[in-house]
Amino acid sequence: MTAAIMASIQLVRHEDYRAPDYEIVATALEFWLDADTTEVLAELRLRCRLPEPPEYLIFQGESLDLLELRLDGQVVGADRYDLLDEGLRLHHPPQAFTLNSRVRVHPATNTQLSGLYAADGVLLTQCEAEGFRRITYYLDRPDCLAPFTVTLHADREHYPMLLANGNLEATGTDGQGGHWARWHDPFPKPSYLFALVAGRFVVERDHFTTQSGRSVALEVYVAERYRDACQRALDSLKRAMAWDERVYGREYDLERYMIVATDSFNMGAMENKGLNIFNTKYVLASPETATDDDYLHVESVIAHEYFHNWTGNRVTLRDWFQLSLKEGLTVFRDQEFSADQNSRGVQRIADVRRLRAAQFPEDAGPLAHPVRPDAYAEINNFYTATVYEKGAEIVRMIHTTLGPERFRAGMDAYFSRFDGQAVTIEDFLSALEAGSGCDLQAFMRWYAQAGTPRVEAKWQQDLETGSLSLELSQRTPATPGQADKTTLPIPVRVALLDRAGRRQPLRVGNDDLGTETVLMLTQPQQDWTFTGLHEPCVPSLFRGFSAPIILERSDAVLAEPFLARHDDDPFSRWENFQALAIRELLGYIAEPTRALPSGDLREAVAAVTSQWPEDPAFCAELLTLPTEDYLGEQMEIIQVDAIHAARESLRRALAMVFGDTFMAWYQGLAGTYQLDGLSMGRRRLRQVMLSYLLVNDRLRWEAIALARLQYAEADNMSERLAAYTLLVQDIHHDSEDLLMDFYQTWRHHPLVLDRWFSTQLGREEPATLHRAANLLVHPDFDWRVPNRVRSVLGAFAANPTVFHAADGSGYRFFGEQIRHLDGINPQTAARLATVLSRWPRLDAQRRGHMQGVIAELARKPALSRDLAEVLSRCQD
Ligand code: 0A1
Ligand code: ZN
Repeated sequence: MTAAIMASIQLVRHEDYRAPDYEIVATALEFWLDADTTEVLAELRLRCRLPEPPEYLIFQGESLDLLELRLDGQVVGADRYDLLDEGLRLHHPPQAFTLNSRVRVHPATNTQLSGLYAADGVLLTQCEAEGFRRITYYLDRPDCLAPFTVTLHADREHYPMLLANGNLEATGTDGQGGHWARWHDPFPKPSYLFALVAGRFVVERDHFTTQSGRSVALEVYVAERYRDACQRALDSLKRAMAWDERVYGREYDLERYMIVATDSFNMGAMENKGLNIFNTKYVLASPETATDDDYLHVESVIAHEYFHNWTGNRVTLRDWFQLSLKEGLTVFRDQEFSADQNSRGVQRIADVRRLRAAQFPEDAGPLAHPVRPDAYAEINNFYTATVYEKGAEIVRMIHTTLGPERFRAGMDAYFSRFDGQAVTIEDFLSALEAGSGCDLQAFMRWYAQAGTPRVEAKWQQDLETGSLSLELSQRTPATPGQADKTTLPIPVRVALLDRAGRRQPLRVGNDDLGTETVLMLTQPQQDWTFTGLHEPCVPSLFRGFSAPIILERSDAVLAEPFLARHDDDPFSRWENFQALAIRELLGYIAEPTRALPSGDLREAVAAVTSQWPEDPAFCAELLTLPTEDYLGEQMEIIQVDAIHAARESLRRALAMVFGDTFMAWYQGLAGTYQLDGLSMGRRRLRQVMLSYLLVNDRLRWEAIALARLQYAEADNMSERLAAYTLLVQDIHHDSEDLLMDFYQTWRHHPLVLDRWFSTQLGREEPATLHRAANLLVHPDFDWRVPNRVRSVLGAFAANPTVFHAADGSGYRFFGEQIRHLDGINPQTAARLATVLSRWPRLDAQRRGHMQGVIAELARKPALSRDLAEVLSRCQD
């Protein structure tokens, strides 16, 4: 089966990279925009980069109706070119020439949302990775940079605003209700950064004065009804602009920065030069419709896209294998920005949670791939947690290794060497080396090697001699196609804590290392001896999660309870707290008669609850049990039902022991709605309290009444949705009235309505399958809108017990929907289908069912390249 699917897919290989034969000196585009049929006239000035022109030149093109082709003004005869599946092959191209093509495209029927498409009366584009070829014939590759001039013509009534990259040069009328606008982007860019938007919007404006004193117009374009929900985006943008100047010395370069929001978007947002296009989910925020997490996401995605202006746009990619060069680096930058805006410790915990929830399983299963993959069939399948999140961890490790000053010097060298160029990860490391004066070559291995390393830690202290020896060893398990693994450079941030949790001076040989240092584990096994330690100590290891590894410590049973209470590094303390809970849960699964909670966890929770939560966001993290998925990751074979039962039992047990405190905190943490970090933290902790109270037999009825009251009376979506979700997902509670009320109140607000769809699919009971089927035929369900599709299929696949029903019904239902979606939006279908890679860790019965669904899907006629690649890799 694998062979059959793969035979039909061609792989693009990193080793086959060849520089383009031609450069595009200038690109001029003219569009006559219309939802049914848009005409695109392209004028490309090309120059051969070789001494002799090649025999032919291929311009990529897909789903284009070619109307006319001219070379240096002359119509090109049919014998001079061929139309191929992948584009247009021009024979005997001259050394330098101008190519004019006129094509037609059909935005209204473009349900893939790649290229030029129509959504809610607006015309807009998505060109990353290879969507530009669905707009015109082009050298659609990131190492072909050109300045663009773009003229847009459209009916003024339907499309009063005409936007493209760069600066607005001129506008005019076309007669008979038409108008036009011409934009010029002076910064040479690859085609994936091209964008246009035409439609009716309201614009929320602001401005930013750069460090050199230039004024930049900031504009957020949204549908009229979203007018009041743009402030967060504008504020975040200004803060991101100031941060990039302060931390990296980077200034914005155009006269204006535009953000357009759409409900119909495959991903989160897109960094097109000067004209970002955003999923509404990451732009809009008002207290009535957005949760605190939404506010945080808007801030980080706005910043992420802004930071791309330097890491991605000004310095771009040589080829798609280098994707993490822009994505890993930009995620690192946005994480650091968010850490500076909010609580650094809580931010790090959230980032690591995300890494472990998405990237660790990817790295441990059939879809494992290096941060820089070696081959792909469809590049859209490689916008993965590995490329993004693990890529960010590599940059973070380099930052940790160099320290902030040398890292900054390295980044300065990167920008000054490569501004305006399309480069590789090797170029990045060599610039960092030049700027910092440090050898970083070993980090290339992190980019090339898949799999999550395991680090084993052993230590011993001799109180008499005062020496503590620490032994660390590393190994990375095999991954598909990579049986043999090499040794990686692993920065280990350490401290030694005495019985009272105080950091001790670190002395190795004659070196005084302060009370916290970074050790570099570069060998399979290494030892360090610290001296001058006459009081018993415990090592705190991988503080701040200084490397994306799995730590196995031989002293876990003793160290974790201590560190869960005393570690002064917030990440490390949380990590050890989680470890206690995991140990407790796995122990219970092995022996379900055990009493819960055991002494260690109980004492750790008691230590937290013994005093009023000064840092409520952090307390909320401590008191949130690991997810069922994460628990599954700790097992060779995931015991779906046992995990669910154990986690519920522990929640109940903790609720029973600490119920009174939880109630007091729930009451005491109430406050007026504000958007600062402390208020958000209070709300988060209150929600955790409420979730426990609902499973406390004694307090349950009171808790239900409180939750209902909170739902009814909250003046913000954070508290309303928190109560709503808990009640709707409580399978022992009848919440049909709430479902109805929520629907009636929010049916006209797509982002909130998405929540109505997704929340009910979190109910862990068999009837949820039926519910999901009904939602797919609900009048508000729309297969063409990815957010809505994800709110049903994504939420369904995230339901641990219903998706994984032992009889395979969840997988079969899911497979049928993926099959349907593939015909509409292959990119989203393929992305959702990646959950089918979990089968190797399931029990035999479930594994058989899931494999059956993969095989069935693989037989689908006209399978997209996107889905075919995912399925074939899932089968490996
Ligand atoms: N570059 C964007 C994400 C993005 C990637 C692919 C897309 O279409 C296939 C769209 C957006 C980012 O990192 O924000
Ligand atoms: Zn990005």
